[in-house]
Amino acid sequence: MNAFKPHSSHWGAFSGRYEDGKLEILPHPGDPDPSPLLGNIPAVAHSPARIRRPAIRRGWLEGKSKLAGQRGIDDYVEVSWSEALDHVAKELARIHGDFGPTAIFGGSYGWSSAGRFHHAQSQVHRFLNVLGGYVRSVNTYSSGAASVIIPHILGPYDTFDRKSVTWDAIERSTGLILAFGGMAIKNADVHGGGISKHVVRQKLAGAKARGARFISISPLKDDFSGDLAAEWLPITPGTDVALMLGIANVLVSETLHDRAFLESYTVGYDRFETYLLGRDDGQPKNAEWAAAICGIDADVIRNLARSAARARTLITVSHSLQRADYGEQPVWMGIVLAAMLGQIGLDGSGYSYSLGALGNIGKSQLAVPLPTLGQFKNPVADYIPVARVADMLLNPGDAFDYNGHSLKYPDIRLVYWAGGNPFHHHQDLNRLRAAFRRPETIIVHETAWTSTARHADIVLPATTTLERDDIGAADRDDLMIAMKRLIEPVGEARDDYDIFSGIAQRLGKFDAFTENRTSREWLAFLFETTRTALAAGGHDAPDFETFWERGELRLPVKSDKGGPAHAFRQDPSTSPLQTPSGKIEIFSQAIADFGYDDCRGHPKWYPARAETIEASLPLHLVCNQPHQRLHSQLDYGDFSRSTKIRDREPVRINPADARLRGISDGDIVRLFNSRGSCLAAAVLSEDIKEGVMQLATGAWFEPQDRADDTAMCIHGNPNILTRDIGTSKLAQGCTGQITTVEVERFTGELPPVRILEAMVFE
Ligand SMILES: Nc1nc2c(c(=O)[nH]1)N[C@H]1C(S)=C(S)[C@@H](COP(=O)(O)OP(=O)(O)OC[C@H]3O[C@@H](n4cnc5c(=O)[nH]c(N)nc54)[C@H](O)[C@@H]3O)O[C@H]1N2
Ligand SMILES: Nc1nc2c(c(=O)[nH]1)N[C@H]1C(S)=C(S)[C@@H](COP(=O)(O)OP(=O)(O)OC[C@H]3O[C@@H](n4cnc5c(=O)[nH]c(N)nc54)[C@H](O)[C@@H]3O)O[C@H]1N2
Ligand SMILES: [Mo]
Repeated sequence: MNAFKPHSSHWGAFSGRYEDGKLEILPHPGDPDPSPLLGNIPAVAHSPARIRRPAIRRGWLEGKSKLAGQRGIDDYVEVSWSEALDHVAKELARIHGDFGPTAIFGGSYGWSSAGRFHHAQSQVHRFLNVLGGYVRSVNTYSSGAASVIIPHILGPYDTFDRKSVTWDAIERSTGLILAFGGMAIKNADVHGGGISKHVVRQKLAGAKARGARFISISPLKDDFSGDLAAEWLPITPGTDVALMLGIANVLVSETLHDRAFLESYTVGYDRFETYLLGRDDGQPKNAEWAAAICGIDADVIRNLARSAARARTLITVSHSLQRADYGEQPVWMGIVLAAMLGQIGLDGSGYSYSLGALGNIGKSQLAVPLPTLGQFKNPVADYIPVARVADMLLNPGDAFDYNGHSLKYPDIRLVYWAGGNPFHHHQDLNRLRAAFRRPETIIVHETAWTSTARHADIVLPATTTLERDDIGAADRDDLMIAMKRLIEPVGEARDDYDIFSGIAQRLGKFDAFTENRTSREWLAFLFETTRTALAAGGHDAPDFETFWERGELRLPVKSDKGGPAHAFRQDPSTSPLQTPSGKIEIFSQAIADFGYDDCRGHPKWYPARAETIEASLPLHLVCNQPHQRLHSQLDYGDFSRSTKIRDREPVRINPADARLRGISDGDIVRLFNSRGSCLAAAVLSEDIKEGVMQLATGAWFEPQDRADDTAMCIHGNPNILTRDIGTSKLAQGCTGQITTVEVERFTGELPPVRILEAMVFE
């Protein structure tokens, strides 16, 4: 009998045993609330969707034209590893020689898998740097707008706003949580790199038992865990800034705002107040004005303001709010509202951006550094904000604005992707297909035949974590896991490290890339960083072999002293913010000086752009994170599949909207707008605001006809419908969270979904 061995994933630590061709998974015994996503893992060992051998797109292999136009249409030819790696090495050398490293895009965005050494992004960046560099991407799809605006307002991203409010403080002290975008428990299932304890439900229940009140502002009722009985204020998507302004206006008109706090800790409030009261444009942003935009009653807005001023209030703003047109504004306005309430820096109150969106935010910081693979320096200066990838491929040489800079899109000839799925994560997939036809060569390492793999020229089969040893650890998680190999590599799959080593060898860079260490030697080498710090701090500091034998290691955390917000509140002169004024910038001169028409010097209400929210299309579509998987990962897993209806992704619709269109529960429906269309299965639910539908991201994109660039996705990927445009000239973040659509019953013959099955080699 095989023993259970420790392992880890972005959605939880676990142990696994492979026996008689079956993988058994047990959640970590120390996890009080393990994630159901663990149910997707066993299929990794046997899914027909796994890539088993290297493959090359026929048109690329035959070299007729560069035949880029056939990308996404052509079939594939399986080849040996040595042939595949020869092609990759030759092509990299050719592009380097002819065009230099600025013609290579290695932005390669994506979550890949847990594990500190075999982390695909670190591997691909290290490899491309060894070759001489690449065009990179900056920021994330998660938080593109917030990560650019917050440094102007509060100082460096993730140093102030997400480190000042802990779950312990919430359990202890918070009176009211005003959660813009909710705080969906399904999102806290996940944390990049791993999560050994899911605590959010338990901590919120503790606060509730003490008498805390939760108000969830969201188009979906279940954006706050149902059993915690949050009060639900259904809001029209994309209108939170209007609601926040309405609340702020009530605070001023009823003198409930904290003028002493604004005076001591902020700059520019007066200029903002001029706008808030409508002294500049004649339009006071009062409760009635807000109600007409956001769909929440003026009386409710007034009561919200009064409750917030009376209670020990915490304002949270979810990632989702800023993944939309002008997404910088709700993040900024949430901070201003919290500043007006004057509770920033008090225990469990003030402001916390994206608390609950990832399971480890709100936990204590680690007191030791984690093992991290060095990536070397990238000598190439060119970069793009990550979600501008299609713009870059389609418009080389064009100028664009970004955070005070005027930049140009580089001319990309080769795209290298490992550990991400742009045909999951990017918007307007028909446009992305066109963009992916532009480069001369696209190389992808994947574990499975995702739609991205099916739009590449050279596809190299990568192992999953189950097939290799690694160190599992993540920020704010106090358990390091010896992730032990549970199964043999599927087919001929190789670790990303081994793939890159093989290419590096062909290019004479083997020593530089590998530093002559085997994978196992790397693990021991990287572990040493943490071990040294543990020893220096007087903590339990086993050597690598002892750690490996034990299977896990408890890491020390820093004590929670209220974080930087508390220190700032104590004394803003000795603990200033790292902003130009040292204070919270309600008005930012730096941003005002950029002169952007879509992000001015203080937060403002901007209605969404007409092409994003089309007036002729009656229904908002919320394209949020799936509860049944992480993004597109393991969509072939049992848990993800169990939620599909007739193999389609479920789309939720309010019964009133369904009735109007003759749609019944379980019907296959077609969603469409000016950009594209997809099939999905209707689920009628009162938990969704009337006028809104919800289709989670992550169903693998499958066009009905590969050769048709306007083809419907028959599986239910919402990114065929979303718009590909930046949040604003400031951040150029992803805006994929909301769009508008019409929906109808699908009465045609239902095409079978094949994307989760084996690749067919013709
Ligand atoms: N419309 C809309 N779109 C969105 C969002 C939204 O809210 N709405 N959310 C956005 C957000 S927040 C994010 S973070 C992105 C997520 O987008 P991604 O991070 O691109 O999504 P994943 O599905 O996690 O893709 C990871 C891929 O890496 C592969 N992989 C896993 N492990 C390994 C490995 O070891 N080696 C290699 N080579 N490959 C591996 C997996 O098979 C998978 O295909 O999506 C964004 N897209
Ligand atoms: N299970 C699971 N958990 C995940 C992920 C996953 O793929 N699966 N992905 C992880 C990642 S990478 C990230 S970045 C985070 C993302 O964290 P978020 O971006 O916050 O997560 P979402 O689920 O996209 O959005 C949260 C909720 O916001 C609501 N919402 C949408 N638009 C609006 C609006 O205009 N106003 C208001 N008030 N509410 C709105 C939606 O109903 C939605 O359910 O989640 C992480 N957690
Ligand atoms: Mo994300």
